[in-house]
Amino acid sequence: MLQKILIVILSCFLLIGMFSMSAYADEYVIALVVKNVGNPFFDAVARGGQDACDDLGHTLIFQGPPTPTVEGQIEIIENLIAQRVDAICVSANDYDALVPVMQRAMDAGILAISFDSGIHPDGRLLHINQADFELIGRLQVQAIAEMIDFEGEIAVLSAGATMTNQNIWIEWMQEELKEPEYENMELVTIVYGDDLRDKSYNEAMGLFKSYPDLRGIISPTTVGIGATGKAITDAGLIGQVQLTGLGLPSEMAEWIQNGACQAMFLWNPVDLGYLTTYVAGLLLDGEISGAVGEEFAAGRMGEKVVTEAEDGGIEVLLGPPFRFDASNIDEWKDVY
Ligand code: RAM
Repeated sequence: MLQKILIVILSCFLLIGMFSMSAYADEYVIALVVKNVGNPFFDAVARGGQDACDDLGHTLIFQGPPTPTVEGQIEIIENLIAQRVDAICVSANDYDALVPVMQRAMDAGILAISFDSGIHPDGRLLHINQADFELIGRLQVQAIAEMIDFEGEIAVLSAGATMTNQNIWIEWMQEELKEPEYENMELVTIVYGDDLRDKSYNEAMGLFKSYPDLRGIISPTTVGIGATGKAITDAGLIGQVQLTGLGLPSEMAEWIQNGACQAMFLWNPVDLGYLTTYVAGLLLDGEISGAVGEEFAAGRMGEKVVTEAEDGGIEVLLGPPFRFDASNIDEWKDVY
């Protein structure tokens, strides 16, 4: 009798073992490579990536160089190729310079995706776009114009000079500024804080010195806008220099509450990480092929569709951006 019970128990263990082995065989390793680590925006992206991996049963690797350099990203991607991960999803520090290494990844059978800050279609299968580029660019000009009554000098404080997403948004800002309602406004300069807190803060302080009549700053980077909010506050310029751009509610709550920034915009970075990782998982599982027009269910993000991207490649769009101001910042500051 005891022998029979033992055999039954042993067979159960064997069966469980077989099932968990087969589950493991289906498990893919998806790497998110970000512009740099230490940026809370990308920490939020990683949270979403982990959620998607939990939903699909895959494994997430989250990496980025200590500072936002293309060399640092190339080194990381080379190591990921050597480790034979299944997918590499990169938010690029340069549109062109990552193409060769991402092509090497594809040659090694690795799925290549860009998200947030894209790379040239030659180096990717598809791009996950956070929000309509044109809308994001135009919205920020419209917001600063209202804050300064459509009159005076404005400046842009960007991230890195080669970063794809910021450069496209700035191009759309310049387009918007050509409209007649902005004829009394002048974009005096574009400076780069390289998505480093201290450098961005110093660039903002430099703007106050170089342009004493400056009335507004647009900062299309969560690092830059946070640093500029602090700089405006420290320099005693609240009300004199207005601020808008793309900010993380958790980092901007203080500067919205003290009046340094009346309003700013962003999409949900947790959702961006989730969608990117989920799409990678679906492509690896063979659930989608990535053909233009293909519609699919993206887990908790609902229905999504593969479309043509502005640069001739293909993309999946997350959705519209949100506006944050004193009326809603408290609701969002603990979310991301
Ligand atoms: C910074 C990064 C990121 C960008 C946001 C708005 O965190 O530059 O790429 O999407 O700002």
